[in-house]
Amino acid sequence: MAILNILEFPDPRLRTIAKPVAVVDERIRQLVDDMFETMYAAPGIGLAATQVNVHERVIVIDLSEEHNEPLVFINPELEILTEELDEMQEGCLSVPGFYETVTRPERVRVKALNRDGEAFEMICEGLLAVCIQHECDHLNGKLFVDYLSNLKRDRIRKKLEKLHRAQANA
Ligand code: QAP
Ligand code: CO
Repeated sequence: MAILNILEFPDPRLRTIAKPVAVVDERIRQLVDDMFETMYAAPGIGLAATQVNVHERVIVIDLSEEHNEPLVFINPELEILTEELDEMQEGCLSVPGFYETVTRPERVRVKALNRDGEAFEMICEGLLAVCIQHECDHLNGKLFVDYLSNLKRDRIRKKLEKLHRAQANA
């Protein structure tokens, strides 16, 4: 297992559209294991392969405090089930230190493959609905800051650019 480097906004590689996984094999299972280790170490509750610079459609999520409810979504497809919207404070391991309110559909169905390559589906509500939508956005090159005003997004970009410059010079 390995802890992978997490790309940070405004890294242009976060804008890559991920390709479907053709076969769920040992290579993908290794990626999934490394993504869990990386997410748990952060710590975070969700991570998309895009964030670790692997442009394949793989997501890991674990909302539990004990890190014992791992969820794997390979080639996820979302279907919105309601017109009801929910507001939630979101953050992102690729936008460290910033949290903003985002509005999203409150119920979605996700169809995906598990780590054995078997198809499953799940109806998601609450935090899980927010998280799966946030992570599916990553696979399409989209970030939660894209839902904010240009002013707010630019402020976040400038602060992170400044931080990255300081880190590069340290
Ligand atoms: C996405 O986000 C999410 O800024 C997962 O300094 C977030 O795991 C879905 C994190 C909120 C639904 C609601 C963020 C860790 C983790 C930070 C995360 C940070 C350290 C974010
Ligand atoms: Co994120």
